[in-house]
Amino acid sequence: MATKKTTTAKPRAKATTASAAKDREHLGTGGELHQLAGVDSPALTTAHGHPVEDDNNSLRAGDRGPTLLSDHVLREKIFHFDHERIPERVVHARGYGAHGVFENYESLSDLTRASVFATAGKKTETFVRFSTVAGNLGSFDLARDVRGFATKFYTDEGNWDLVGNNIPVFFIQDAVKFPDLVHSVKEEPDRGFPQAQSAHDTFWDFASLMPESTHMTLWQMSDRAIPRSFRMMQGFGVHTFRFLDAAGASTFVKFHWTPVLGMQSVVWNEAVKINGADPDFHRRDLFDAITAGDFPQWELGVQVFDDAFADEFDFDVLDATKIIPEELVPVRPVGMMTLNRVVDNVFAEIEQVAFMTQNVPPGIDFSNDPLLQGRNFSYLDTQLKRLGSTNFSQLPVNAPRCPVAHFQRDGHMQTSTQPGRAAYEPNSFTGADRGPREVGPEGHVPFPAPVEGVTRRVRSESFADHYSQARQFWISQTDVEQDHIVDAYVFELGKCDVLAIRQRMVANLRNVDETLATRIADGLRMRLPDPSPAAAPLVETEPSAALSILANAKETFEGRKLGVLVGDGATAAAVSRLTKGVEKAGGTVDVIAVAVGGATLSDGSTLEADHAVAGAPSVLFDAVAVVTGPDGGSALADEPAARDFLTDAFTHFKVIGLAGDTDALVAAAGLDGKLDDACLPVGTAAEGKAFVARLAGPRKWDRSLTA
Ligand code: HDE
Repeated sequence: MATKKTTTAKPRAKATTASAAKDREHLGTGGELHQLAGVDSPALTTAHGHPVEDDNNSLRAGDRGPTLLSDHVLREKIFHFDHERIPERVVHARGYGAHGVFENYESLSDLTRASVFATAGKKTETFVRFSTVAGNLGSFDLARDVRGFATKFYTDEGNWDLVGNNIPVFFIQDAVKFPDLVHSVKEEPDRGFPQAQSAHDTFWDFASLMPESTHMTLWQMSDRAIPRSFRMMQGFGVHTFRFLDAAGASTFVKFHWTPVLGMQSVVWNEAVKINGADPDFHRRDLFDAITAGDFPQWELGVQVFDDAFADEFDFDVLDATKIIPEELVPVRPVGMMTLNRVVDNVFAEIEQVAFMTQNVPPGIDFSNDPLLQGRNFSYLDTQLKRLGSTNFSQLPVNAPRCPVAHFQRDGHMQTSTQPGRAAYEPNSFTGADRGPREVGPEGHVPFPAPVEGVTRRVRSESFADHYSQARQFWISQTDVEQDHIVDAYVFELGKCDVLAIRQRMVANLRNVDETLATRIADGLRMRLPDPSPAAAPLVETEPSAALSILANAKETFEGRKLGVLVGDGATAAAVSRLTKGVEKAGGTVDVIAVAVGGATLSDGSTLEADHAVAGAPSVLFDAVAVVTGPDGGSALADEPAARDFLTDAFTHFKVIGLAGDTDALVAAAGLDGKLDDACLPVGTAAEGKAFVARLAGPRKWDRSLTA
């Protein structure tokens, strides 16, 4: 069979090509198992540098005799292997990261003396780690979950760790409840499941007993919790922080990251299937984009406000279950972060990166948010536990890029050789000057906030309203998004075995919105319970457009992916036109065929595929096209994975392109007579162009899915 490649260029995705090239760099040419004298690759050595005679056979007495304990090469290798794992993070275990740079737009010296914001155009290196919260290290990327968005800025006055999430509020108000929250969402201790999901009794038991979590559960049940890509989600510092200027004057500040590619999420049924088809969907997406040179960007914005605003605001700015609506305090863009380098080693960088909220440079300080205050002593403990030594700040990914000067000495895994006779301060041996060294106001001076009141365990009354902002979130969503929220609550509560938990949660939600609660109760076929008593009366809020993903959707296909299922007899021109059009629009194209070897085109040539359709369901793509020839259509119709490819794309409201004889496949996919105006022909040049233009638009949200 002819397996010649077409000359009309195989429309490979850029990302695939770039990551494959990176792979090749490391592969070398050797395939020989044994170390051979004279080959180019360096001889293997032990960790102590001794050349190893033979890395494939252990030392044994006699060819078929016992292995000898004196084989220190074997012992060292296995010893290292046995110790290769460190404790995974207790939360945010599964994550992925990359290096980047932050560029500041203009001097913010009127607000803060932080050097990262000092001058226009100032560049600061960054490292970002995105994560899910509840799942273990080996869980899947598309769990319904909050995403961590942690950024380390290597500023020239020390590291600034902005350890945020993709949702601007949190479940709890006080750090003392954090272990309870996390224990409730993690796998249940008597059975070890379910992992990486909140859809079980213990989570909803806790949430329903802690009304302060209601607002966050609305965000969590929204499509925010199933993002299409790390590159397409927002990030938030969540807490109120302080900016301090050179004179020490304070302004409150909240931090926002906005993705340049726009926000986008997948639908739940799609998320479930992505987890099976590609559990690494988000990490692969980030890796592929960066290695292809499509560097993702986020704009950093700040909401700044003073004490007067804080005093007048309907909610407490120290309460992390509340936002400050952008209509009240607009987000001021201050700079752009670009992620431009993947890691060289996942363990060394992504696993060993140690974020700590207490890492703030001069000019940035904390508010009294009780959640933030609690975090500030938690993160140091966790790093010692995970990384095993107080010297974790010396690991390359954690080490400040600015000079460090202190007299902390020794400890496990001390990697720097600290010279000098004195390891104390003041001393007369280091530096030109003797005696204590103080930088004074140039150093990190905490805001001198007055403290008053008596010591007691208390939650401020100003934190009591748990429902008004939840309601604001709900009324700010489009109809489609409201449907998704209802479906998500119905799904999650439906996974709770204990009826009382479902009832209690719906009783709480009646305080948010009657329609929301009624729709959920209907979905669960449950009698509507009485509303639970609310701790504070509802405050009236206005819808905020900023809270909706769809209301802010960006008209673009940039960073998105088209999957083209190619059947035998397709014309090369139809496929390559789509590829060129999509690439011009900033997207990528993957070619899919029944077998990975490819499809035979109308001119007899073979178009090699990126994937066999059984391994590339349409959930992996933002939109799909089927391009086939006169005979290819029925062959595709006979292939179950090809049928699912089309059915799922349709059910997930995706834009679909069709060229050639696709009738048999459409019928086999159960879509006879159902195709709508988002199912477009792509056979001719004009059709291909119109299709590519349509890709920039939204999914076909009003598609009818009834039988
Ligand atoms: Fe965290 N959190 N957290 N957290 N958190 C951790 O630190 C903790 C909270 C967040 O990619 C841990 O290094 C407490 C809010 C992110 O490495 C741990 C409290 C927000 C990451 C920890 C909170 C976050 C973490 C686990 C309540 C959003 C991942 C491993 C007081 C603003 C960082 C680690 C990474 C990680 C404690 C609440 C975000 C155990 C005690 C609120 C993005 O120290």
